[in-house]
Amino acid sequence: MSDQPFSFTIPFPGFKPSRADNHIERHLSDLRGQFLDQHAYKTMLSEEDTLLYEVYEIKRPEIEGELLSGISIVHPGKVGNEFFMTKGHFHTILETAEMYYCLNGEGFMVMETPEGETFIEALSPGKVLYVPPRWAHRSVCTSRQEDLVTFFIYPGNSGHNYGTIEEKGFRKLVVENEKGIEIIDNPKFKE
Ligand code: S6P
Ligand code: ZN
Repeated sequence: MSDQPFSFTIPFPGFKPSRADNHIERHLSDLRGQFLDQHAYKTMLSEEDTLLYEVYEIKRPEIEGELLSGISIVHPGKVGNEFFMTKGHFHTILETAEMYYCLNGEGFMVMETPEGETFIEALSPGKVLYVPPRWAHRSVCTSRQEDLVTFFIYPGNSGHNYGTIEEKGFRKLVVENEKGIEIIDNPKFKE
C-alpha cells in the first residue's frame, strides 16, 4: 500500500466516494435476533433478504497511527415499528474513538458503554459526532425516503467487536408508535 498522500471526493448527491477499496452490504439476515418484533422480522425475511445498509471503506493498514475512513449508508425502512439500523459494535480495542459527520438524511446514533451508560444523538446533515473511547455505536435511519449517510473516521488499530451486541443487544431502541419517533428501553436486553 502506497504511503503517498491521497484524496478522494464524496459527490453530493449520491455520496458514493470516488475511491472505495471495499463495499460492504448488510442485509436483514445479518441482524438476526436484533429487532424487537421477531414475528415481523421473520415474515419480512421470508419475503426478501432486504438490503439494510452499505459501507464504502477506504482501506489503510489496520495499525496504530493509521486512520480508517469511509461512508455508511443506512436505507430507510422498518421491521415492525423499529427503524432500519446497523449491527453496531464496540471497538476491539475499547479505548479507541470514532468521528462521524452526517451528510444526508435523518436518524440517530445509539451509544452505550460496557458499564451501562447510554447516549443517543440525533443525526441530520451537518452534524458532527464524536464517539469517545469505550462507547458502542449503532446508526439508525429514521428518514421516510432518504438514506442516512455519514462519513466516519477511526483509528487503524480499533478492530470490531460485534459479538457483545449480537449476544446482548443495545439497551435502547428507536421505534415509531402513536406518539411518533420514540427511544425505548430494549425489553430483550441481556445484562
Ligand atoms: C467502523 C464504523 C463504521 C461502521 C458502519 C457499519 O468502526 O463504526 O464504519 O462499521 O457504520 O456499522 P457496523 O456496526 O455494521 O460495523
Ligand atoms: Zn466503529
